[in-house]
Amino acid sequence: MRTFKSSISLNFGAALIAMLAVQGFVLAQSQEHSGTGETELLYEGAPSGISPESTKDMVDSEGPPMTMEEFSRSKKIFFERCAGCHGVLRKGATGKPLTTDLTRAKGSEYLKVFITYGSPAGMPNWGSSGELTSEEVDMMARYLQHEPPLPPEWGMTEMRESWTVVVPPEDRPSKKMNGYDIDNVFSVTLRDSGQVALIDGDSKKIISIVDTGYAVHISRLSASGRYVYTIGRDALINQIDMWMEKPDTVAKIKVGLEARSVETSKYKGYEDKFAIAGTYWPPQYVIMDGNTLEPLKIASTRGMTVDTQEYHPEPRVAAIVASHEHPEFIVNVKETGKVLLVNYEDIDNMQVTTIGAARFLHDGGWDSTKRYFLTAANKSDKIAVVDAKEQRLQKLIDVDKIPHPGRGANIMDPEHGPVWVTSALGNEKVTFIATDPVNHKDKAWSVVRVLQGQGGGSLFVKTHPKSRNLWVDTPLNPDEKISQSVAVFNIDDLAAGFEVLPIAEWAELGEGPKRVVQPEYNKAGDEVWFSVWNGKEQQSALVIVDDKTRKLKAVIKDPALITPTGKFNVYNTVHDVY
Ligand code: DHE
Repeated sequence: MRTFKSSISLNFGAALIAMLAVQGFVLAQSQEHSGTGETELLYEGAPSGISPESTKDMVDSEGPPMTMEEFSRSKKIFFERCAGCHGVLRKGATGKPLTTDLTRAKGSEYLKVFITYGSPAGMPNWGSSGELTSEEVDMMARYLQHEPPLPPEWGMTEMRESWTVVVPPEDRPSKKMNGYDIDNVFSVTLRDSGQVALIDGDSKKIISIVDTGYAVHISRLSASGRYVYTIGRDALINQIDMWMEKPDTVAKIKVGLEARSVETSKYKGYEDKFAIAGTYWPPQYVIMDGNTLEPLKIASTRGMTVDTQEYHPEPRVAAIVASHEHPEFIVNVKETGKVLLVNYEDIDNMQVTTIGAARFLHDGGWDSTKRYFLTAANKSDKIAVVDAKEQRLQKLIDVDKIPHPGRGANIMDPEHGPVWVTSALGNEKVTFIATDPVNHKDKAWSVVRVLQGQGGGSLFVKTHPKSRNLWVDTPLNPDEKISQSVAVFNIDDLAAGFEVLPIAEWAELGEGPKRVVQPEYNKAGDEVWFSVWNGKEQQSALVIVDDKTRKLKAVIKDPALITPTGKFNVYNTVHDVY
């Protein structure tokens, strides 16, 4: 994994800041936050799933001279390193907009300085860190003054062409053909091998390794727990049948060029009926037959932003959850800051309720009653609360820098009653939001407690209704001691602070970044599983901790476990237990 030197070189810093200020760039963050940029880059800077070759090139007469060969090299660099933060169409997200009206006004010399030295707001120092040569910096500065190449659209024709039913429903088993307790199986993302490992939670043995999309992102389950759906960053969905003797893919479809989210219908009467996937590119979502992945209805998310009400051509679909209150999917649209309630009762006359929240919506989860969906608007530093029953925005709550809840954690706070918890990428705070408008009306939807965790760079928190522990990971913290361990709080004595468990050390892996990421419980709620996420060529592991004693219970090591990250226990994922 790359590491970046401080965002701005010290001897050059003052002069550059003056120059940028003169030229009108707003340096949004002070030097004290420069570490945040590195953390965000680690997180958001993954290569785009879109192949640069698939895009249309447009070297136009307005931009500075460049050859087609230079354009094509620049495009590759942009898709691999810049698109995650600036967007494919460069309209800006975590990174600033880089549309030609802005870049041409700044000019090549200015852009070269910016690309070389970065900025305290988080832009990496691509040139001075040696990541890009000065010739590449010069080329990128010119490239940014040409219109962005347009990746192709992906409509019904492309989806249907990519759709394969490997085992038709009539040829699938009519009953479970294996002896596993499917409820306690974990689907584990093997990020860099483009696979998932299905692991039996009882024996801790690998059941099968299934090939999936590129850098597969998450797994979600059908309401019955029979089917696992995975989505790759390349927008390939695999539907895996857990009833087969050796669970394997029964259907596949590519729903776009780049994606992160997949979910299934869970409302009473619609169990296992529909699946939905959201894509980063093209900006859209598609509803599919839950049994075969046949694409049924595609809807675009292009439209106006919630605040300035300007058109955005690339509003990416982030988290999707299935409502328990109505036959609806709840779809987070990142760049427009809107939450869509997509009703799947009659998809030919599809009703969509649009809720204005805040930019840029990312991930989130349910409160303990599964009526309220709490979701991070990470660049606004807010948590949006959606009332799924009344189908409206309940509240926008201010929190500290870059909340990142995953699906969050629901606990009974000894003082404040039911709360939902998030940690953050940008600071060490663990924030508790009261979620009970009935018995704790005065506190509901406000921040009632903030704990100090180990540090920033946290991605996920986790607990279980049967546990008295709250786990907080910190995989993106720049300090190895922090990224390789986990903090655990006692819910009954939150003021006592946290205990640190050296998870990576317990795995005994040798060299590598060994980031400890995403706690996940087993079905019984008495074990917590952690991924020790090492480099692709290094050994990784899963570490299992006894929840009550907080002692090491097991380590799963296998050459096939390449870069494990997310883990999804079947029962907990079906029932939204967290
Ligand atoms: Fe994720 C969830 C997007 C980087 C591990 N990630 C999500 C979701 C989104 C998202 C939209 C919510 C899906 C849902 O609930 O429907 N993630 C992104 C990105 O855009 C980003 C920042 C950059 C990228 O290029 O992908 C990104 N994510 C990462 C990682 O680097 C992580 C740590 C390792 C990996 O596997 O890539 C990572 N993301 C996860 C995990 C979840 C997730 C484990 C599900 C958590 C859960 O408990 O539900």
